[in-house]
Amino acid sequence: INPPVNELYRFNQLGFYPSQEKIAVLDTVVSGPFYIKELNSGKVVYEGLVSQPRLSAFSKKETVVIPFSQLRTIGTYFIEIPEVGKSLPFEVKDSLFSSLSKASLKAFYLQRSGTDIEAEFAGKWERPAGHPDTLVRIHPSAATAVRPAESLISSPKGWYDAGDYNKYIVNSGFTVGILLSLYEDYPQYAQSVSVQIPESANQTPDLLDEIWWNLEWMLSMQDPSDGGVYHKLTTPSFEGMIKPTECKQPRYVIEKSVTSTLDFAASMAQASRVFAPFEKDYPEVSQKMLQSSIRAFNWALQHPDALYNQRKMNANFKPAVSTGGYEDRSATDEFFWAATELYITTGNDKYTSYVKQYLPESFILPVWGKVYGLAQMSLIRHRDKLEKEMGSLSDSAGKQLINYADSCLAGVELAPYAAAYGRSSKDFFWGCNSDKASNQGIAFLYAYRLTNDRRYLTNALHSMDYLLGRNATGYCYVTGFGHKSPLHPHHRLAASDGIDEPLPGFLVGGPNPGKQDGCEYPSLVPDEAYVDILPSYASNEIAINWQGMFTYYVMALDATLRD
Ligand code: 9MR
Repeated sequence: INPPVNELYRFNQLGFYPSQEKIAVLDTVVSGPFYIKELNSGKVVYEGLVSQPRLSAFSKKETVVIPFSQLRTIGTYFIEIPEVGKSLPFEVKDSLFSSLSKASLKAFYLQRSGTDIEAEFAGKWERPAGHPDTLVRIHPSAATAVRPAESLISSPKGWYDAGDYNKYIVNSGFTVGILLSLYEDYPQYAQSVSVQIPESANQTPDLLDEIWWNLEWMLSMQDPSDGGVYHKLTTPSFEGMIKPTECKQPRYVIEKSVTSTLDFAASMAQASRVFAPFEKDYPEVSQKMLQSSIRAFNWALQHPDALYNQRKMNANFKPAVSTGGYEDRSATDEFFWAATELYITTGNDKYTSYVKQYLPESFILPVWGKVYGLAQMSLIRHRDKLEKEMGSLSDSAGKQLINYADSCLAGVELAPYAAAYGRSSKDFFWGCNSDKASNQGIAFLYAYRLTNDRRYLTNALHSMDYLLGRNATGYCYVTGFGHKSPLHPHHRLAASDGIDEPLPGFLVGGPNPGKQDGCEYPSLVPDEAYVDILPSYASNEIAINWQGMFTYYVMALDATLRD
């Protein structure tokens, strides 16, 4: 049997766990029976009835759901509905997410700047180093008496931010924060995962080795004379779709900002406690990161209004800069995150007042520009070591998180793609595959850990099913995985390497009816507004913050559900 591609069937293209819920969705309306057949023999192993039609609130499209959770036997199968035909095959298997988990972390290695990417670790995606960043210019906006305009500093390593080759502290701090949280939430799991990177032979988990690659760069972005942290290291404008070794524009560090300095302070405080047991491979870094964090926090207290505004900066300084802004209108969430992490690491009461001052009233999903959620997750995670007031703040953060998760589940039984994510037109915007789908999935996993209520785990899995194929476009949104996945991401490394397949393991931004890239999209219906073409940076780019969230999400599921 060689089933034809039948795009009407939508399901997680990686397959299903034997003991978890199994749902496919048909992207049209039929009624009556469906059959699950074993691929080789064609034998019916399960039959059931499709659901009543389900209506999407915004696209007005209808779907039916194909539930077959009772099928628990490992194997390869397809779905057949007489009037529709056969689906592509899918697997029921253990360790469903283990290779995707590894690939999602390995993606950070492939994203490293300023180093040879070696065949031993990257196979055909090997490449020579570009962007040494050992001679980076001080932009006039960042000039001081000690570091005058156009003088040089060294600021090597780190990860490229996204499809472009620049390095931005706000986004780096966020990414490091969620990856360190993954380590703190699942330490045993993280210690067991090896992804073959140059540091794999040492005694530190690969996850932390990979994070260190970026932390080391971040440390060089702090001005040693005052503790402030440059907003970004960038070329004046985006490079073309060229290889790192072909890039010729000068690289600058741009003015210090309060948000970059606080994201730095928060992630360094967290890294300081996480790296403390790994002195052997990382001597003295834990203390150094804590000192850097404290100095950064103090700088931010003295410059609370130093919000980065690229337009204003360009009005005052040359050369003009047009790369990613990572601008913000408020730093209260960054203050909250930094104070929380500093309190957890040091126990110093000095930070409690800032935590209280900036306390949010509900759980807020973490994204690069709103980082409350990272602090709320840390408060929940460290409940046992928090005392008095901070302990009760942790308890209320837990309650807020559960309230948030419950609010996402209202009416989920009628979801057209059988997932909490994807039911509202507001679920689709620049980077939504991460900034909504993945971070909401993580919130479900937190609710599950707090309550042990399996509904939350099941819904975390359903939103992952959505990202991996059970959705309105039928894409599995991770490069190199699934039968229909992005082939032309907006990713300079992938576009310039002369290799047909994109670098694997990267989550793309996802459907975005805003289509700020001006590309032609096949549809502007919110959940269909996605186009797999190189220029579509608003729907088809990759980025470290999105990747960090996704890595947390898939690894946490892998940790929870592996045998
Ligand atoms: O992820 C960012 C998204 O939330 C914003 O809406 C968008 C426009 O400002 O920018 C995204 O970040 C981009 C950054 O500015 C530059 N590198 C690529 C990032 C992903 O598209």
